[in-house]
Amino acid sequence: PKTPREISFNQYYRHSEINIYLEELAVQYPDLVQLESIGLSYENREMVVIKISTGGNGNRPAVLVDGGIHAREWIAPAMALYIIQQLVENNAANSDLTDEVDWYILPVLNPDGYEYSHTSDRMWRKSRSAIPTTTQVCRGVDQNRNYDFHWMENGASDYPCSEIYAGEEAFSEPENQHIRDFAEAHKDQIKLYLTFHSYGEYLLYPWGYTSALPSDWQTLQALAEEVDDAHAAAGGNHFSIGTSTNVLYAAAGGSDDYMKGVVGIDLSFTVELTDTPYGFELPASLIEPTVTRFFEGVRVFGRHVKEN
Ligand code: ING
Ligand code: ZN
Repeated sequence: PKTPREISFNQYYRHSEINIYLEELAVQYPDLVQLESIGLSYENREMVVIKISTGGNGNRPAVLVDGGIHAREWIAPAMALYIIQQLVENNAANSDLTDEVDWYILPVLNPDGYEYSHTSDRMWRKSRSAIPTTTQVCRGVDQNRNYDFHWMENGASDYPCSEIYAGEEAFSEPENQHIRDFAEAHKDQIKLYLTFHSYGEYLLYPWGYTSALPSDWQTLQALAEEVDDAHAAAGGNHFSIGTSTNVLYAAAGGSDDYMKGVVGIDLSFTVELTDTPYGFELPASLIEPTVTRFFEGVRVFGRHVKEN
């Protein structure tokens, strides 16, 4: 079999390159990797979830990871790719994370927007859908306001030109429908959900729709603190930890709220990675330190799932 292309963490990859890398891993590591196409984006890009599993016939606890729900947050797909690379190509050093836990990773949840941010508008955030029945000039929905849990109740807009436009209805976006269906299909297995964003160094947990705390907030808080300690021990900055509403801002229709509140994945986190002081435009030279440090936090999440 041919060797998978070298992936490096000193450059950002296009969506098609990411998919090719996943396909090559599946060829090279058939006992560890399976791919599942979960559907097409609005502009017909294939959305591929990589399953990393050493066995167990789907009966092991699992972690679901996504990145790239917001187009311009390029470090998020890079983080997802680094987790994939470490768990697959460097499995010998990370076998404790895969011997009892399965991983489902979708590196780019908004492939159309991600590509648009490469080709046309570096600061694009939303999807690229257009409302078919109108002549509305503004395109795209904020996919992190489009989930059907207290949709549009808080911190979201019904104005299509807004950066936080929640969509014509909940789950208007095909990309959101696909990850919803995937999570539902595997909900008995998935114990922890992680969604990567940038920037600002926050470890957020539900709820985003209300300032009220979930009943198990202390579990979420303690786990996030442990993750933060591991990240700091690796040389990273300390993150702000708490619910989205209380430490950042209120926003309903987000993925972490939906995964916890509807799918029933108790441990659900939004990670706002380090981009300081560059904002969204983290130079490629800083990808590697950013992802390697936060991988130490990912280990803590994985170990928690394994031990609980
Ligand atoms: N931040 C998130 C956003 O969607 C967030 C913050 C996360 C709000 C989870 C609510 C729930 O606005 C970025 N950078 O996108
Ligand atoms: Zn974001």
